[in-house]
Amino acid sequence: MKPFSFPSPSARARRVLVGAFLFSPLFAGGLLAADQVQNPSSAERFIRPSSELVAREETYWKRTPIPIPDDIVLEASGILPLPGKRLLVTTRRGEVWWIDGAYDANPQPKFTLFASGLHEPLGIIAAPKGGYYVAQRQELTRLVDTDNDGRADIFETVYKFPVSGSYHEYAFGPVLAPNGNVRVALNVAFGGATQAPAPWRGWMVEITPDGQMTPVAAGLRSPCGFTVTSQGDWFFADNQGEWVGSGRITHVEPGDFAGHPASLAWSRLPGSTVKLRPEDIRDFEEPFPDVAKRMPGLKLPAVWLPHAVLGISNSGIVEDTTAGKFGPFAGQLFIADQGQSKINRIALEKIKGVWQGAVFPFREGFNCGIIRLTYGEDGVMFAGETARGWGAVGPAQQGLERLEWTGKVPFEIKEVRAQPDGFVLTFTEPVDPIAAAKPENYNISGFTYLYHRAYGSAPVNRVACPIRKVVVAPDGLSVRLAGACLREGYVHEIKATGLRAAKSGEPLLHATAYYTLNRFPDGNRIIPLEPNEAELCVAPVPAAATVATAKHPSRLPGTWTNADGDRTILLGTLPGMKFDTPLLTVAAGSNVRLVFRNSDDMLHNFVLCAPGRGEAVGAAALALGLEGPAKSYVPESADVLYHTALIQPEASDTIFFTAPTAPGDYEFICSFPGHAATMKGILRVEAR
Ligand SMILES: [Cu+2]
Repeated sequence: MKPFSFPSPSARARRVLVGAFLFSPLFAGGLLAADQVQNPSSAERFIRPSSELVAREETYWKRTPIPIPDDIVLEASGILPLPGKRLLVTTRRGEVWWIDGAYDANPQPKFTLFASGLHEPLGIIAAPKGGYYVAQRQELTRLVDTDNDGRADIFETVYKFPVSGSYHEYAFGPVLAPNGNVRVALNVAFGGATQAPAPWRGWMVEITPDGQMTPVAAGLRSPCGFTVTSQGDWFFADNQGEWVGSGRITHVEPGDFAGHPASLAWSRLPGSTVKLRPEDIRDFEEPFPDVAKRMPGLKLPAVWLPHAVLGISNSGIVEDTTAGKFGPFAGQLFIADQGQSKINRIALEKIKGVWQGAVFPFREGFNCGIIRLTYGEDGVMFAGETARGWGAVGPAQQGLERLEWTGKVPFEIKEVRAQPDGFVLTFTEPVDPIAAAKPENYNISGFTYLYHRAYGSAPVNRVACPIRKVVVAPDGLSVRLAGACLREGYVHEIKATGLRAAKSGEPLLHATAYYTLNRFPDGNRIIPLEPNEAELCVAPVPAAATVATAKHPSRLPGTWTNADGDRTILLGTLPGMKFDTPLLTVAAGSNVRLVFRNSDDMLHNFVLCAPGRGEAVGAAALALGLEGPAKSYVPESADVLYHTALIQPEASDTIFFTAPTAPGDYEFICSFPGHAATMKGILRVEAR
């Protein structure tokens, strides 16, 4: 964590954003007891997955936690399946374990130590020339067991990564390239004057077996997951943070710049293929696609993952190469999420040379935050888990789980394909044609994210896309939707809530997709362009959550004779989603100046609630979904008395309010999704 500092309120402090860092903000301890939730709502799903949905998902993909001996902290960070149903698993604690028996019906696996003493390895692959590559923070290492006793005896340094010592300088990978080299993705540092204090931070680099390094692409922030597909295309996942409006996956080609400018500090070094320079990037405060349109070299993400809706800290990516053994999604990508302990699914397509596609929810309810996904034998998926540092949904702090397809096919949107005037949705089984033909059973809206220095972005320029025509295919396996207001570069939320499977009558297992439309394809329109589309499709200017209001009283009231009020309270944040002072005391009816300062590395706010209503306000904030960021995650509710804006790391906000006249314990919370369970306190109002 950064040293404590107390910056004065600034313009930066007033920005409103939503965010999470690296594999991110967390849901640590964010579980409500079942009896505390009377009516399961969409809000609850962010805290504790809907047991009804998880039970439905479990019918199709069965989850099996792998028991871990009490004396091993697995924090599985890399998983290599090997012949004979063995696994070789790296841990964030620096060990590598053989695991035998992880495929058994009721696993009681045997753990055997292969190597130890490594520095936070976050992946492992077989080396073509023998042994195994692991990426430690400071180097790519080849581990070899020369005497075949099951224990590594050679630790060969293949290539050293420059590091400055920031806790945020993770090295992700390695991933084997089709040419026999390996690639590693280097996380940027956090805080400080530069986030790339050492060369090649924020880059993906390729390393030959004899240790020659070639920088491939720049602009990565926190690339916890990346992969090369069976077609040879590289994609990396990035986490929301400064310059990164929301989670996303980006296609990587040599010379690409994905958006985080810290890495450009090294773009002049020999070997760099990236032409952009630090001075090319300023704090644009414009939609990312607008900047990308005029800046060659700035790569559009292939798919955006809306923050707090489809994860908060995306991580491992794996292509379904099981040829149907894992279900009906062969060739698609699965992407894990650490904070929300779930897996999403991505179906890509390439239009006019540009990758784009849809992301869908897939499976939640895991025991812990997932950072790695790997396929073992027989189409079995393994998930490596850790909650340390950021917390995660679920009861465990670390783990390894197995996921298998049961052979049943769920009714799902299989993929979404762009059209010149809309989308085609395909399904895993025929849809009931009557329900599918009704435009009111669909809802489409578009939005994007800002490209700026600040941490995360609210969805911006959001407009509804009116649906003008629906055509159901004769075989019921697809539906074409045509509408207005679709925009290139924008994310399109597609809801298909009213559909039923023709045969079973089942609703869709997951009825929402988010399609990133980088390019319209050529082809025939089935509706004409709207003559007034320009007027129809202008987003209303949203009310800024930062302006002073009755409940966000950020201006000194004219009636106060003392600018400090009767009492000034300095309230700060602590790592692990906590306020630094859980109990504040004020006199009833007194004037309070509250200075909320955020020295943590994620976004927080302060929301003062009516007595006993903190949890309800937290749940209502979660239910805001895409609307949340623009409202600083403060719901409209009589239970909210006063609040600050959502505050960036190392910034602050000051509010001026008069304490309630009724004595009592008033709860205050941070209402950012998932924080309220631990980030709360009491404002005790005492009688004068
Ligand atoms: Cu918070």
